[in-house]
Amino acid sequence: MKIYINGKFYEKNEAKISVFDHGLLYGDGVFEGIRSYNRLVFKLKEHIDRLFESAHTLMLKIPLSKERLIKAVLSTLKANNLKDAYIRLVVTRGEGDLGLDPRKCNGNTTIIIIADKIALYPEKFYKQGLALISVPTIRNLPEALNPQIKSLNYLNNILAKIEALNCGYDEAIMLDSLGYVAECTGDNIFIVKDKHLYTPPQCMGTLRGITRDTVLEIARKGRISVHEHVLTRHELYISDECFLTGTAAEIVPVVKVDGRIIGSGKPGKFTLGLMKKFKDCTKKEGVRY
Ligand code: PXG
Repeated sequence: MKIYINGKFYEKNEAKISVFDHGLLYGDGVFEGIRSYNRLVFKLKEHIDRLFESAHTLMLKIPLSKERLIKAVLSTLKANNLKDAYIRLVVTRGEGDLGLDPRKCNGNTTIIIIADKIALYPEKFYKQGLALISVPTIRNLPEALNPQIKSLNYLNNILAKIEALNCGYDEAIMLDSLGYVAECTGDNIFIVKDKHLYTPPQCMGTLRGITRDTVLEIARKGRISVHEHVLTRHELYISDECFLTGTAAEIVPVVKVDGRIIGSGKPGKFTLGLMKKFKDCTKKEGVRY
């Protein structure tokens, strides 16, 4: 495996960064998880744009232009000769001292690109559906650490994941401070009710997921009524269908929430249709390498 660090490729066991890197010491950095399908990188521009937006708010200067960063992603994929890959793009504040002052990092940002395979959930969940549990840890308040910033600090999500796993569930539903549904630990959430599609609005402490946007686009094109609307747990329980979206997970059906069976208890027709349309998109769209 070839890993890109600051313009050079390293083998996996040689790919190392400093213990003084503020990405490690403070989670001071940003990242993206991107996928390629049959040598086409899906929504690459959208991922790069979101990376730059996250960095902008953190006042983290990415030393490459968007065009050069895209080239770096494509050359990492070529170097690894992977047809289908998961690309982790990480930009940290770089090496500093043991204080959190970002000025001590001298603008020496570290850029890391790893391309590998990924399966977020076992294959059986795509056929049988996933069971979710809502957990006590609420999603970060936008006024504190905005979930729109895809930063290297994922402890909020990891705590929620631990709570779900402790209860014997594979995925958690995270609520916001008012008790409305925000998202899962690494996925956005949707429900279907009476042929309408609903997902929480991005201002409710959810990441504006690129897969979420793709699903909304597919639904709108198919003349399905879509609503970015606050959702309570009750609305999840009484939904006809429920599913999660994310680059790593793609679209995964949900059949149980907090012990309540959703719809027929099997992946719904609507969800299965969207999964197929999403797959078609990933076959056609993307930047070739
Ligand atoms: N919510 C959160 C909190 C996420 O981290 C999504 C939603 C879905 O967004 P996209 O743009 O991917 O549709 C994410 C996505 C990883 C990894 O380990 C990254 C995510 C999710 C799961 C794993 O690279 N981010």
